Amino acid sequence: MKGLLGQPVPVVAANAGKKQGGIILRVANAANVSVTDPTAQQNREGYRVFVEQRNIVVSGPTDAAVLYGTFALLRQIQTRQPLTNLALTSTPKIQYRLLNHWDNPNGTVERGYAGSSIWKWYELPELLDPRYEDYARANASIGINGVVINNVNASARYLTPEYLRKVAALAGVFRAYGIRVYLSVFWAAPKTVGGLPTSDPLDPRVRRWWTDKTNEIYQTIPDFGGFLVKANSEGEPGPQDYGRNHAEGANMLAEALGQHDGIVMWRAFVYKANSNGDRFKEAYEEFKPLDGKFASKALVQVKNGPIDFQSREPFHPLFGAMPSTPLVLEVQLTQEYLGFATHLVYLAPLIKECLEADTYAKGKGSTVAKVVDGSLDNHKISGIAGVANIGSDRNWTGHPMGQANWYSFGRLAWDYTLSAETIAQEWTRMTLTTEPQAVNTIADVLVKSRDIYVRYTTPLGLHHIMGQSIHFGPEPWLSKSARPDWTAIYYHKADSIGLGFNRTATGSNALALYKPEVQKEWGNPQTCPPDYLLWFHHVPWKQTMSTGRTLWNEICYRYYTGVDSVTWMQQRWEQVKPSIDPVLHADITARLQIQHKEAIWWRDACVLYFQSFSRQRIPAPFTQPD
Ligand code: GCW
Repeated sequence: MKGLLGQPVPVVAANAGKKQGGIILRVANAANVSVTDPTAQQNREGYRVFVEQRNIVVSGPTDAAVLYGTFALLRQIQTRQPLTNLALTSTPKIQYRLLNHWDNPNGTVERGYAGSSIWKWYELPELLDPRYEDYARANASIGINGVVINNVNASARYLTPEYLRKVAALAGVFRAYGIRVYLSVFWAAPKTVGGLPTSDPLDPRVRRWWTDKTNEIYQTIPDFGGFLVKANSEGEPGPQDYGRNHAEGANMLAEALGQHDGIVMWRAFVYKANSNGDRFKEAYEEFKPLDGKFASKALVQVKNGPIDFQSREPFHPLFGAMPSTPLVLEVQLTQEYLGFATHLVYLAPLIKECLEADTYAKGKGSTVAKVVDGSLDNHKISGIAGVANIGSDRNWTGHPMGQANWYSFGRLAWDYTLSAETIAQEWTRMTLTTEPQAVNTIADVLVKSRDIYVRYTTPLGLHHIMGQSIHFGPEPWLSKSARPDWTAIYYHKADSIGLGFNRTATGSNALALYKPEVQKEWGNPQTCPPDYLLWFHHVPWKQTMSTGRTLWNEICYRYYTGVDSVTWMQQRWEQVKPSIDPVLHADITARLQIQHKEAIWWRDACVLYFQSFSRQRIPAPFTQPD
C-alpha cells in the first residue's frame, strides 16, 4: 500500500479504537468449513472482501485465504477499480495450483530461456537470496500454492540429506505465502542414493526405502507437498524396467506417503523409441487401461495435447477417458516451441482453448476444465501445473511479456472462467501502464499474439516441424534423427498429392480415441476446424477449403499474413511508446524486430520447402522470396 499510494500506511494489531477508513484482515469462520466436503480445501482458500462500518474487510477461513483476499484488494487498487461498495468473493476452482520448475542442480534450466536457475544450491541453506521471497510473493499474488522445484528429468541428489536441508530452507521462505514445495523424483534413487540392487516398486526393500525416505522428508519439511514423477519416458528409468506398470509405481509412492498430507503426480508423457504406430496414441494406450488402478493420493499429469506443447494441439484424448483418476493438466509457460524469449506470445488463449474443449465424456459440456477441476467425475482432489518460464534474468522471464504467461497461468488456475482479454488487461495495468488507450492496444496485441505465431510457424494444424534438438526455428525437411518420431517428415507427411497426417480410420485412426461427437466433427475435412485440419487429414494441395482458397493458397496466405501481423504488432507497440517506461519499451521493440526477422525465416523456409511438393506458384499478391 505504501508503494502504491506513496505515503505511509500504519499497521495496528487490532481495531481496538473502532477506527474507520481502514483495512481489516480477518481470519474468520474457520469452523464453518466442512472437512467432508470435497471442495473444502478450496473453500479454505476462498476469500471475501467487503465494506463494513466504513472499513474494508478482507476475510477468509485461513491465513492463506486472507492473503489471497489481500492480493485481490491490491489488484483492485492497482488496476484503479472503485473501492466503494466493494464486494469481492472468490474461491479457487482447482485445488493444487503448481508451478513445475525444470531446474537442475548445476543451475541450468531445461528449456529455460531466462538465464540460469533462481535456486542457488551452492549457497543454500545458509544464504537466502531475497529473490526467493519476491518469487513467493509473486506466486501468492496469483494464487499459486505449490512449486515443484526441480526438473522432471530428476537428479537423485535432491533426496540426499544435504539437499533436503536446502529444499527445507526454500520451503521456510515459501510457507508464509501459502506455498508448499514438491520434488520430482528419480525413479532409480533406491539404487543410486540408497545402495539397493533394485528399484522394483514391488520389492519390499525398495518400498521400505521410499517409506523411510518420505518420513525423513517430512521430518525436514513438515508441510512437504509430495512427488512428481517422469518414469519410462525419454530414457528415464521407471517401474516398467521391472515389468511393473505406471499404477504400481505411483501406488508405491502413495503408500510411502502414508498418513502424510502429500500427493503423487505421475506424468503421462510417454512414447517409445522406434514405435511403428502413431505417437499421438501412445500415452492413451498405456494409461487408459490403468484407469481405476491408481491409489487415492495419486493423480495422473497430462500435457494439454497428445504430442508435446506445440503451438496448437487438439486436447489430449486422455481427458475424458480416465473418469476414475484425477487428471492434472500440464501446460508449458516456458516457450519451448513458441519462440523462446524473443517472440511475444501470450499463452492464456492456448490454455483456455484446452480447458474449454469439449470431451463429450458425459455428453455435451464435458469440458476439459470440468475433468481437471474434478467436477465431472466427483474427484476429491484436482490439480493444474504450469512449466515455469522463470529464471535469474532481472525481469524474471527473459521476454518481459513472458511475465504475462506466468501471471495468466496463476489466474486461470484459480478461475479458468476469466477471459484471456480480462487477464491481459489486468496484467498490463499492473505491469506496464494504466493509460486506457495503451492498455487496450497492448491487451489486443497480447490476445492476438498466439494466433499470429501459429500462422507464421505452423498454420492449419501443422506440427513438430521445428529445428531438431533445440526446438527453435523451422526445419520441416528434417528426415533423419535417432528416432522417426523426432523428425518433421513423420508429422507433416508432405508428398506430391498433399499435406498432413491422416489420423482417420484410413490412417492411424488416432481419432478413434475421442468420443463419437468429437470424431464426427474432426473426422470430416469439411467440418474439421481449419486450425486442426492437418492434425487429422492428408489434404490434397488443390482441395478447396471453407475459405474458398485451395490448401496450397491457404498455406501461403497464412504464412504471409502471419508475417504481416508481426509488423502490425510492431506498429501497435510503437503507438504506445509515450505510455511505457523507455528502457522497457526499447527492449520489447528490439525483441519484436527479432520476432519479425524470424517470422520471415519461418515463412520462407516452410513455403519454399512445401512448394517442392506442391509444385505450384506462390499466389498473388505474395511474392516469391529471394
Ligand atoms: O517437450 C519435451 C522437452 C523435454 C522435456 C520433456 C518432458 C523435461 O523437449 O526437454 O523434458 O518434454 O516434458 O518430459
